[in-house]
Amino acid sequence: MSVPTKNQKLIDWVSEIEAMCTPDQVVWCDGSKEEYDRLMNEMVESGMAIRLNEEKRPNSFAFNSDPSDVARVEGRTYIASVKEENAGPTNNWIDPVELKKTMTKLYTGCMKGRTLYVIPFSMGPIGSDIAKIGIEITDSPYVVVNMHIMTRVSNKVLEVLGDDGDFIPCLHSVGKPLAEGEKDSRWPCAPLEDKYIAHFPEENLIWSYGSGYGGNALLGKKCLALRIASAMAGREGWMAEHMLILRFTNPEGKKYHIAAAFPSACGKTNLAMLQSKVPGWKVETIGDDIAWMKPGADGRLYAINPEAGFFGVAPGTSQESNPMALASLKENCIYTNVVVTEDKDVWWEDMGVDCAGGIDWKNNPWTPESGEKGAHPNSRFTAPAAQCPVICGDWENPNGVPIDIFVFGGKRTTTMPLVHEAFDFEQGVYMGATASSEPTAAALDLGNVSLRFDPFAMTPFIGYHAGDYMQHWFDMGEKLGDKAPRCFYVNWFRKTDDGKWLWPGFGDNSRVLKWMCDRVDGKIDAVETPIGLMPKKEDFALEGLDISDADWDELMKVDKAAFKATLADAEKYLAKFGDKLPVKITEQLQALKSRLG
Ligand code: O2Y
Ligand code: MN
Repeated sequence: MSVPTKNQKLIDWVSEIEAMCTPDQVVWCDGSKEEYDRLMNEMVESGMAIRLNEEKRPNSFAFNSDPSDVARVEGRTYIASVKEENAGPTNNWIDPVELKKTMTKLYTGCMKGRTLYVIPFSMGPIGSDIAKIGIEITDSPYVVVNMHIMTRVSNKVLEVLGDDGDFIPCLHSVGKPLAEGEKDSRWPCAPLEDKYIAHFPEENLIWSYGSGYGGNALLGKKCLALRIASAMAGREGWMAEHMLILRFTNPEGKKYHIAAAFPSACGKTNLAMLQSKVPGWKVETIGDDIAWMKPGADGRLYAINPEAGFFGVAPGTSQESNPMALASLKENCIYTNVVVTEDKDVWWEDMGVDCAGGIDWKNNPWTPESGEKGAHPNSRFTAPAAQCPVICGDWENPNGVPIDIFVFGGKRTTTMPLVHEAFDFEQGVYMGATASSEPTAAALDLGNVSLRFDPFAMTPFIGYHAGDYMQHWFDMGEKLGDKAPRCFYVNWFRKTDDGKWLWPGFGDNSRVLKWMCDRVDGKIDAVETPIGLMPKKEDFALEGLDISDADWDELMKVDKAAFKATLADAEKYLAKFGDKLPVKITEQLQALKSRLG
């Protein structure tokens, strides 16, 4: 096959990896439909993929992973910075020289019996000055087809790269060489102790070995667009965040752009595609997981979604929770670890429809009576973002959209009110830095009763020291000045003492977004409390919702004693950043303490 580039750095890198991994052949991917169809046909033929019912799920396929390879492996994810102190307390650190030695041994001969695919991809619209070019080398055809959907794979990327352009090298292998005549397994991968998801932030380099699943293998997503990009953004003065981006438009046509950071299982994809309950207001989706943001010529912060698809959690996605996500799945999708029904449709728990049975994610016959889940709780759909019925016309605008509002949040059944606004950007940074959720039942069993802090929902994705990352947020605030987005903190998950939800969530969250927009416009004032600015009930769009005054008061209550306990947990958590903890975080913490009295 001829090499479709004259970029010497790229040609040399591919030759070097070919010599190390010794694949049977090298294929340069072009992102075409022909390539996608050919690889899918080959995987159906080999038994790795199941072609779904053409009438119900046109051009869609299902895969089942190895039961040991079902999610990101944080324990095997490394930041290999030259100095340990630059990885910080939220990352696993290994010396890069040692790690390269270990991984080179694993990579040597690892693609024997396989094809090495070279995937040129763009994170962000090709040619946008916020976009970045990556090249993934992989021996997994499953990765190639997923990258087709999740990123922009195309020969145009090589054109933009030119003869001397720069790219982020992303090396991936499933870590399962084939001996002469050996039959491949349905989902090849390596045992946990040989899995490595490695990042070399000073070199903008990613090496992943041993897993074929999601964030471990589709290297454009968490590895490039968050871990490597956050380190680049910190050095270069922009932001790479674990945030959805949406446009909220009022009845007069005024557009507000909102970027929101929530930890997993807090409904990020649902909010990104929300169906507004506020008459005349509508939501359009720009991204559901990652935002890259850069100050524009006018001094405002402009955001792009670097991805081209959704890699969403299937269980719980239903007509009720997220009709727009379901509609995005109408064709051209990939499903991983769901139930494949007898008529070759897909099903998962809490899909809101009945299922007579089929083949479960472990490839066994399954019925609802089996007593086990049919779909893995982390089963996924891969869907082209362009298929979302509420995708925003500007989702591929190379200049991005100007962000008006940042929203942070976590999952608290007590204490944290439905919404409060920061007094200023610096307090907003403190809110993001101390975003927290209640521990899961499993953690409670371990006797760990304190809160789980997840700064900016970025804990597993900050590619450098989290203290420096927090400082970067303050620096961006200073650079943006009075053009910085307004900051809010939300908690959709408050419960009554007898365990009932106080807030309906889902589409009704649009009411909270409207209050934020009215605040940004200066249309309404707010109640000043020790924790921030809070809504008056009469200013909130509650039409059609039966919220009693007592429930409203409970939703908005600021329980000073409970907040002081949260503050003590926060202080303990922040202590682990040592002298890298920004002074401004300490100042905010002290100010909050004194306001709480
Ligand atoms: O388990 C995986 O590999 C996927 S993780 C993921 C996928 C899409 C969006 N967000 C996430 C996440 O872990 O934040
Ligand atoms: Mn995510």
